[in-house]
Amino acid sequence: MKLDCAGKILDLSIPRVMGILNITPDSFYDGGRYERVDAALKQAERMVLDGADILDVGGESTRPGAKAISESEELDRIVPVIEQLTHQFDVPVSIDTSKPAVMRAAVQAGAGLINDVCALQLEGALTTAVAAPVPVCLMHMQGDPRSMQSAPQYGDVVQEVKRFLDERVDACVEAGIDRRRLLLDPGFGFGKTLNHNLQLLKDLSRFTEPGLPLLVGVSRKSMLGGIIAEMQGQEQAAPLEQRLYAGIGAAVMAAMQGARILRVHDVRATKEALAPLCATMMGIT
Ligand code: 9MG
Repeated sequence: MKLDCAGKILDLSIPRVMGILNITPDSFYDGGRYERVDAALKQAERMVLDGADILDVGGESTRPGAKAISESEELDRIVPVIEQLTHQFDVPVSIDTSKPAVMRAAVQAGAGLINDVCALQLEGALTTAVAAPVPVCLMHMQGDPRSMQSAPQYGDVVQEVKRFLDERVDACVEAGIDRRRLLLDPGFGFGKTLNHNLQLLKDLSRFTEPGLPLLVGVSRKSMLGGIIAEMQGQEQAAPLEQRLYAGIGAAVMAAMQGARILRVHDVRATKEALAPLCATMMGIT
């Protein structure tokens, strides 16, 4: 299981850590702090030193209720950062976007993977991905980031998310994308209640059935705040700063069910938590 990310190889024989680099003033965790390119590079350097296997650069926040930004603003934010990152670091760089023009510019600037929370459903995204010689992560979302958390509904969430991803894989293959370029992601927190997220986490291994690499992002998400509150009998969801350990627990759970990329803010902690699993998978004695 090796992904060719624009010439940089990501070996997925063990779970890998994707460091989140948000170049957004309104990002839910580190937003506002890394707006300038040099600040972004410093943050990237820290994540690489901490063991990040890939960096995911995003210019537009996808957190619930986040404000949409224009294409030109997104390009302004991400292109200079991706150019520098791809020159300075050996790890692949991924672009977190749903806009075709941003995908094209990012790949031109050196990005080696497209991470699309809209699973290439925006007009022009599929044809852009066909032409871009990089892997693509297809994520499930019910609704859109502006409205997705207002009463999401499913009959059987696992079955419906699986069916959606199967259909998107079929659409991609039909459009001309090699299956081996695709990754899948059930989209934790994207149009899902706490209960939906827990059902997905419990049955995550089912998403490996298509034989494509599974990417999972739970880091710092509100579902963790809800889980902690539920388990500790508290009324209020645990705040961001208290979600680290639950996030690591969920990441390890995901990896043990076959997830091969964990998208996280806390690279070092996640890397170390995954080390026992990775060591056993590598047969280290
Ligand atoms: C951009 N982004 C935010 N959360 C994410 C998740 O869970 N998966 C992927 N692929 N991207 C995400």
